[in-house]
Amino acid sequence: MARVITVAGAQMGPIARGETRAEVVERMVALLRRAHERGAKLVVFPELALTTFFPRWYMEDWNEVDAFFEKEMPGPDTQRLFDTARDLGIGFYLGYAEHEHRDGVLHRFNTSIIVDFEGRIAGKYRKVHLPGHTDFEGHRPWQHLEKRYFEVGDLGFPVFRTMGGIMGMCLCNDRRWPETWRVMGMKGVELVMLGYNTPAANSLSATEPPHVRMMHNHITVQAGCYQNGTWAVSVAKAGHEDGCDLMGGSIIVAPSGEIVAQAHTLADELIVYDADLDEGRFNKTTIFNFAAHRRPEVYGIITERAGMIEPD
Ligand code: CDV
Repeated sequence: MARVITVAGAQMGPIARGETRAEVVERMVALLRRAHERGAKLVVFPELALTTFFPRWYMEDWNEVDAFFEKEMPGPDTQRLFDTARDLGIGFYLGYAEHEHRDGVLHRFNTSIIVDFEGRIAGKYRKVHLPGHTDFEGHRPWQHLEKRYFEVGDLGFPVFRTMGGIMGMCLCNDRRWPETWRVMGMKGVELVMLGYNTPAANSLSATEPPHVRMMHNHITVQAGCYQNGTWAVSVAKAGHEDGCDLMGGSIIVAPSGEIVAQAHTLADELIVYDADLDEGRFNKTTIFNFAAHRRPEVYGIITERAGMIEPD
């Protein structure tokens, strides 16, 4: 019997630095209501969905930095999002900057959560593959300081049995790494939710065309889905944000690797699809039957070290 869940990607247009959390949540609530009207049960929002993409600026004042972080989740502004989703019977994925106080030490993570139909946090993920750099780099037209503002995630790539499926998460740059997908694939993931903030141009290469960057955005998600027999909902924060152009191109991808829905604006936009979670079974039991075909005895190098070493 099919296990269909109607999923939605809630792409968001730019969020200006001056926009308040309450204003952003208002936009998200509108997207939730529209998703409900279109029959969606699960809505995916972008990475760092509550603010502008602040790692594009070098900041030395940590009070200024910390203003972009959530001290609690839900908090005073985000409670409305949780309440609306629960009232509509919708689950959601949300990316945000997280403050965690542990043993008297403040930790900062680039985080996402899955919230279930009852408004409970059913799962949390902290971004593992942080791109960019730690210090100001003058040769870049804009900065990408995720390595300055966030610690590497300490939760691995967990999956969660919730809302009728096995759900996984990652964030933006994670989607480019096959290890992200395979680790969740090894845990039987059926639907991966991910949000991203990806500049339309490459800050280190003036010649990389935007259409090639969009191709990279899509093929990494398509390959991850196909090679692990999973659905994915991959959602952008898009458009001209505080002087930087972010690509759109949010997609829903089937376990076959096909794109079944795609955003065509750079604004707040919903994409919706009826995803049969059983559809991944075929890949998982044939070409990508891991137990039958994987050869872990020759994969050791992947976990032994990070970097490439060329032969002499
Ligand atoms: N937010 C991101 O992780 N952005 C990266 C950019 C910097 C390459 C991405 O992979 O889209």
